[in-house]
Amino acid sequence: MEPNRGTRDPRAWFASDAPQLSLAGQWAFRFSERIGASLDFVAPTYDDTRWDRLPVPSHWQLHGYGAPAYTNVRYPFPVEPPHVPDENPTGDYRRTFAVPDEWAGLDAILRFGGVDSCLRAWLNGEEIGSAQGSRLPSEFDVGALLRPGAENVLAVRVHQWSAGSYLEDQDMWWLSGIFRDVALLARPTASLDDFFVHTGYDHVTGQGSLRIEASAPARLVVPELALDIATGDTARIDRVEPWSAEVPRLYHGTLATHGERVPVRIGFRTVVVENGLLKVNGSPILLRGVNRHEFDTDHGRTVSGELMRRDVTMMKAHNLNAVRTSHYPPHPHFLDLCDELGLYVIDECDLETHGFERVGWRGNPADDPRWEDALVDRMRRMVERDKNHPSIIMWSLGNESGSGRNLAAMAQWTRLRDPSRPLHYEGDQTCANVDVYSRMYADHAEVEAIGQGTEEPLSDPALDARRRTLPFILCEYGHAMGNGPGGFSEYQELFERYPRCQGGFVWEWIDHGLRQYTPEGRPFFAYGGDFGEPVHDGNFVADGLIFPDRTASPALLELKKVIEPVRIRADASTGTLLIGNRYDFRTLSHLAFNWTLETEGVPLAAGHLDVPTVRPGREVELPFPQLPSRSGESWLTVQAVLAADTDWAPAGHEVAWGQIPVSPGQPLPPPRRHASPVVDENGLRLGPGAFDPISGRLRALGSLEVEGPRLDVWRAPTDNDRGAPEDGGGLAAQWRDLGLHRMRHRVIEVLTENDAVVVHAREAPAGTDVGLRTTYTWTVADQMLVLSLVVMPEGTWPVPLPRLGLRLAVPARLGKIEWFGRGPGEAYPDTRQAARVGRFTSTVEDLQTPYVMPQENGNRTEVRWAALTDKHGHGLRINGLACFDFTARRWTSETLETAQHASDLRPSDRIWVNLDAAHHGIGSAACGPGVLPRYRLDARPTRFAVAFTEVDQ
Ligand code: IPT
Repeated sequence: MEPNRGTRDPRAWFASDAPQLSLAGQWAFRFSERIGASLDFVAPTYDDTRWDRLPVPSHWQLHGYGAPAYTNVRYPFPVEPPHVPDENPTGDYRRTFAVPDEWAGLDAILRFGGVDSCLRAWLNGEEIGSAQGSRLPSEFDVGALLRPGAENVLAVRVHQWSAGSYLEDQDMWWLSGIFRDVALLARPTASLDDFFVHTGYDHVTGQGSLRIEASAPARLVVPELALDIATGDTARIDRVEPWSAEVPRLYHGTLATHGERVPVRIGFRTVVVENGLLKVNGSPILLRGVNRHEFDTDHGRTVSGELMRRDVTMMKAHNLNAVRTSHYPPHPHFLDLCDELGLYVIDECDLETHGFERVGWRGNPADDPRWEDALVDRMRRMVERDKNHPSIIMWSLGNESGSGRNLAAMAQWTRLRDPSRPLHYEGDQTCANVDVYSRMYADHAEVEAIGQGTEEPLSDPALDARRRTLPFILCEYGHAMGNGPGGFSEYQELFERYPRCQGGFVWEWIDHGLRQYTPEGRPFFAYGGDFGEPVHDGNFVADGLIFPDRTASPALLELKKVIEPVRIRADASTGTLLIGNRYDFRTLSHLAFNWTLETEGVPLAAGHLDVPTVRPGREVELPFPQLPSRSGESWLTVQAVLAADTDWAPAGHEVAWGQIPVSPGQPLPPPRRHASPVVDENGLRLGPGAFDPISGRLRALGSLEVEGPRLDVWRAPTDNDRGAPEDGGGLAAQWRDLGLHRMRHRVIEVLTENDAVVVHAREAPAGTDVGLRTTYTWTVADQMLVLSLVVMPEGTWPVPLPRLGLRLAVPARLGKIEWFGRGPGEAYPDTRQAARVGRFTSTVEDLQTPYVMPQENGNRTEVRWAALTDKHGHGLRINGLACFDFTARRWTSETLETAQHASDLRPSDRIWVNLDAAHHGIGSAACGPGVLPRYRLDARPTRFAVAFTEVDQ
């Protein structure tokens, strides 16, 4: 349980002009499956020429040694703390390096940025110490051992498992090795060991305060502020510009001793919890946050600076303003980027003991005094390393570690060391040690109760009374696994309605799918179980807003829209536009407002809006722009875009938008020509439609072969349909149990009437008496073949339907898609905020959303019409008599359901099209609440009509 031996006291991580040497590169590497390999390699004379070579930093499992393994809560080893099995994969590392002559006589520090899970190191044959704490730095004094001008030999032994592993049960891949940089830092005489920048901002006077506490006398110079102060002095600066995530103003200074010069970035800001609210610079803030694990699909938790920047840039571009570093301190460069580009950070300690839950929390290190040093050590190493980042507004003690005295000790140490930041920890609902009330996955009703202050009381009245005075955040919500989550906008409404609810952090940023290749070389993203792990949690590791390749999932686009900092709407009663500012600090002067008028999705006019100053939290009213006359369904789209380039997006980047219907669509004109059914030796025909006379199914439309539409209620269950692992399969299991995935069809009769073909049928699952009575009425109106479907449920339906509509198949060549409706992306009843009304083009391939685990996806909603055509423009057009939901794919829902990875899906010889009257919502039941009642699709009498036309464009 002893966390480390021989390490230096934790301190700030900073840049400097003192010499340093990166030890990244190819190291000699020897892998053993278990403990017991000889320690002979630590001798400088040892010959490692026969060893393999492994890059540092990296994880050895991603270079063919051992294998990645994924578990969420369970420890993949027996729970007998602090012991671990002898099957303990071990990596021995060696490298030689030269140190410049100028280093002679200097102190030097060997710094490991992150080693999973423990290390023991020898320099030039001498043992220098050992350390645990995978995502925390470990530093050793090595000046006396270095041989400037000669060859130096560093030998390191790393074990996959250690006592520290009990503290690192985060929901992620178990990946080992030296995965962050290793560096040698020369420490000239009179250099700085550590310093702490204390800043404040007084929002009443506009004054900033600055004081530097340092390990050695030093001066701080900030030219922009004409400031030159000694350590220990407090400077007060009038009219500074404060730092916030919205305007991340940094002042650049230099901290200098006789021995070195250190660049310091100063952000003036004050964070307090006051009157039950979390405030930055005097204003309550609304956290639009996300949980971020460090992840790269090819390199695991070894993440390049470029990818870190991409993450922060993408977060900013999607209107996020906060990140929780779940569940360990990230590489410090990520925090530099948060300072620079503007994100509020909850910096979380490298601590999770979740697996003890499965043994009734017996032996939980959070409450066993023998582990106190190890836990406090982790907190110290995080706080000391990261204390100078203005972006960090809260410290978090860790995640899912139950409750106990060692958490209290961590909190106590932190309060003394840094009283300037509130503390967070969700795992102990008494909130005894923290300053904010935090929950994960609370449903909307509970959040509302907390917002109203009517939450369930704690059993201890004193603690309960205290908790009622705390601001509330959801440290995790909106589980972004697979398709979904649904319900973002309803959470956002609560955050905006109740001051106590200060927002939350979506779970999570990225799918941790590891890129792999099938034997034929097709790429796919692997999840738990794909590496033969005996104990694993499947695709629960793929629950991010971005895919493993860092492309945005529909959920990220949905979230961007829901949390947009500008609300654009119309007041129908006064005929005005309303522009609301939902920033906490800034006006809208950095934005330009454009409008476009579209009829049937075709642009008709466009212009620019002059928006006066709107203060945060306020709304202004503007007259509508002058619109030209038009006929046909028309929408006015108003966009707020960046007026100038920023560090995270170029000018013109869309921040927010609103759409206002300005003219309704016209109903289809009454048909001029009807047709009567014809029955002859060729079968049954009605206008352009050819039918099978026995089943009544459409076989062709003009020259187009079709497999005619039939009722369909099935969708390939989403992760949210399948529910949480402990839910026994969730709603999807109930659907299958009822047999909705294997409906049986019975044609009752096929009638030819004067101007119609009418098919009466019943569709139902085997083994039950519930069913759906259907009437398909086919008529002709001009060249359109119109299908009107009436569905009448029979019996008592115990579950909602997955979907309700029609499925048909068309020739594979009709792969070009155009539609007028909501788009461009996928949308379901409770995930449709980001979809705007317009005319869109795509291909069947591009309509698919590549969820890591294949499942229902790609639905386009509120479609007025859609056309599927071949490359010559020949094909099928579908007009809805009312709006419909539309999907098209090259495989059936059944094939989609059986696929385990996207690479399993191969095009069939047809395109399968679903035209739905409705879909069941998506919800967040994979972890969290299910579908809200208003998005349930109950079996009820339904009427639905579409018209088919063969087109040649
Ligand atoms: C919660 C964890 O904090 C998080 O790490 C992740 O595992 C998430 O669940 C699900 O993906 S804990 C859960 C028991 C609510």
